[in-house]
Parts: sequence; structure tokens; C-alpha cells
Amino acid sequence: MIFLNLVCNCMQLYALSTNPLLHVRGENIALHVDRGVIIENANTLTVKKFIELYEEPKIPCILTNTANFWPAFQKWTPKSLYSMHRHRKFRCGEDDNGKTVKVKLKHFLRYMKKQTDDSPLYIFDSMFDDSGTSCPIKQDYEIPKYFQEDLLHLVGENRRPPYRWFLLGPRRSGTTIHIDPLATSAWNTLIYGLKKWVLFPPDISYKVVKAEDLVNKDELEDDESIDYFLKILPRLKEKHGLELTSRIIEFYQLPGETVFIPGGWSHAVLNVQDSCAVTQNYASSGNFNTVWRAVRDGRHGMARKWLQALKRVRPDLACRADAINERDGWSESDAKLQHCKNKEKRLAQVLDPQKRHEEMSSGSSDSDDEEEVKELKRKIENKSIKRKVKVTESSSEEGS
Ligand SMILES: O=C(O)CCC(=O)C(=O)O
Ligand SMILES: [Fe+2]
Repeated sequence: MIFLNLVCNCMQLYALSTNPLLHVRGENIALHVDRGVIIENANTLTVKKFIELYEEPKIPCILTNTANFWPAFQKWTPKSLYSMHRHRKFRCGEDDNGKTVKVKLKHFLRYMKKQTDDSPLYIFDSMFDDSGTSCPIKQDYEIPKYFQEDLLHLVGENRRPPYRWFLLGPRRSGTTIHIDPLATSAWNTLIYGLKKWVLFPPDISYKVVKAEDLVNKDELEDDESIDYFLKILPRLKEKHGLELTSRIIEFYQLPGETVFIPGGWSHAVLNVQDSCAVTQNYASSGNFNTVWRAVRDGRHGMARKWLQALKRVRPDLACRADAINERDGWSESDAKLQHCKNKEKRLAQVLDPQKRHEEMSSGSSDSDDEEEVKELKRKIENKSIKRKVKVTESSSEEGS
């Protein structure tokens, strides 16, 4: 009898621990089960240990108990979001001219409930409204203790690229394969739902994992997360075999868990269930060297400002930047020349009458609710809304 009980208990425990849906928020009963990724508990992992074990060696992990007391768990349910923010507009993509498309939350929540799209729309909002005043939802969470150092704030809130996003999407929506901009690392905490992740280490080239050659355009396959997970990834695994599959990190993220994505790792995410999350990108002492190189090479105006500020408040890092430049044979004057060339190119684009016309005619409309829904529907049907991801959002250099 005792033996039978023991067997039953073990079987129950096994069923509980292997079922990702049977997770109690904040208390990870699956802690000791292989989830395909390292899981660390923020109650016992110190910041120093996190930097040593994960941030500096660039190893992804899941962190539990980082968000137990966030108001977001109460305030970001579909019901509360509807009652508190239904009239607020959120970004859910961009049109063919690259212009941001926004939708009122009440319409998006309705869309989420009813949609049967193959690749649905996804709110990916950097938490600022048009007038630049910040959205109240950013008070509903706290930056976990591991990610408090935020060196890019030194370039100024207006000049720095977008760095925090509120994410809300129905099942089958997601983020296709990409590398986060400027070599920044990121954290991503799931409030509700279920996300599937795949991550590839930085030494596997982006071209290989993007696998354009494996996309079957004749079958209308697309550059979307759902196609990536269901079609491209299996083909990629088959093509490269164990050499690649042994290096891939693949797992489910459960509510209350924070995923750490080190800079340079290619990754894709699929919302397996309707999901709501928050994510931020950051630069810290731990990833400074790679972020500095990326900023220096891609955002010259911002790099100059950043270095000036670092000299004032973080002279140790300013010295590190100078040493890196010297080691790479990088000079400010060469960069300036390149920057001028880029600027000329952009100016030529702006002066092009065709481009200017497109720019003006794509201004955001102040349509009433019905018009907005109709327009949204039309765009969805035409499939002309493209997901706006971090990569494109911050890829353009600002004038300086
Ligand atoms: O959860 C998501 O869809 C977004 C994940 C991501 O990779 C990103 O925001 O860069
Ligand atoms: Fe990302």
C-alpha cells in the first residue's frame, strides 16, 4: 500500500513538473526539471553572481521570483486593461511606408478575442504617447535587481533609442528571428500567457539562422514568427543536424518568469497563448565593450554624446572605450567622414519628390472609432501592416 502511494505521488509530481501550464507564479515547481534552459531563483542569486555567471559570459537564463509584487499582474489582465486604458492608443505595427500604426486598446482586445489570423497583429509599444509624455503602465512594474545599471540613459531620454516595450498579442503572434539592436542585452517578463523561445549563440551567423533559403515563398511562407517556428526552424534543424541542434536553446516561458537575453544572441519568440509581457534593453558594465563598438559604428552622434557623459560620470568606462578604439584602430575623424556620407544619402532621399509625397500622405489620421476599425481591418486583409520590432525601431541614426 505504502509502495503504491509512493508510486502515485511520484507520478503526480512528474506530471506536475513536466506540464508547463501547471506552474504556480513565483513558485517554480518545475525548478529541478530540465526545461531546456538554466533556471535561477532571484531569491538566492546575487547580482554579483548573475554578472559573473550569466551577463559577462553571455549565457541566457530564466530568472524566477523577480516580479512577485508587480501591480502588472493585477492591472494587465484583459479586463483591467480594458477598464483602465481602453481609449489609449498603442503601436501595433507599421504600414507600407514605414509609418507607425496605432490602435485603441479596446479595439485590439476585441481583435484578440475574435481573430483567426495565421499571423496576427501584435502590440509592441515603447510606452510613450505622441506628445512624449510617458504612459502610466510603466509604473506597474519594476526593473529587476540584475538590470538596474542603465548606461544609455546618459545620452538623454530624448536622444536614446527606444528601450522599453509593452507587449500584448494573441496566440500565434510573435517576434521573428532577430538580434537586438546595438548589441544590447534584454530582459523579458511574462505577465500572462505562454511564450516559446528559441535562441542561437552569437557565433552562429544571423544569415544561417535566418535561413532565407529555407523559406518557401511559393507556399506564401513569410518572415513571421509562426512560420519560423512551424516551418523554417524544423528545416534548419534537419539541414544542420546535431552540430546546430546541440547549440540551440529552446524553452517555454511561464507567467512571472524573466528571460535574460544576452547581446548578440539571435532569437525568435512565439506567443503560444494570448500573452502580455514587458521587455527592456540595456547597456551595463557587463556588456559595455560590445555595446560601445555597436554604438560607435552605427550611431555616431549618440556615441559622441555618450562618451562625453561617460567621461564625467563613469571615467573608468570612458577609458575602456578609448582603449577599445585604439585596439580596433578606430578614429573619430574616419567615423565623421562616414557619418557625413550617410547624412548626404538621407538628405537625397528626403529631397526626392516621390519620397516626400509618401511621407506627407502617411501622417497618422485622427479618424473616429469606426473608421479606425475599418482601416485596421483593411490593412490586416491587405496584410500591409508589418510588425515593428526593436531592430527597425532604433536602426536609423539621428542627425547631429
Ligand atoms: O516577446 C516578444 O515577442 C519579444 C521578444 C524580443 O525578442 C524583443 O522584444 O526583442
Ligand atoms: Fe529581441
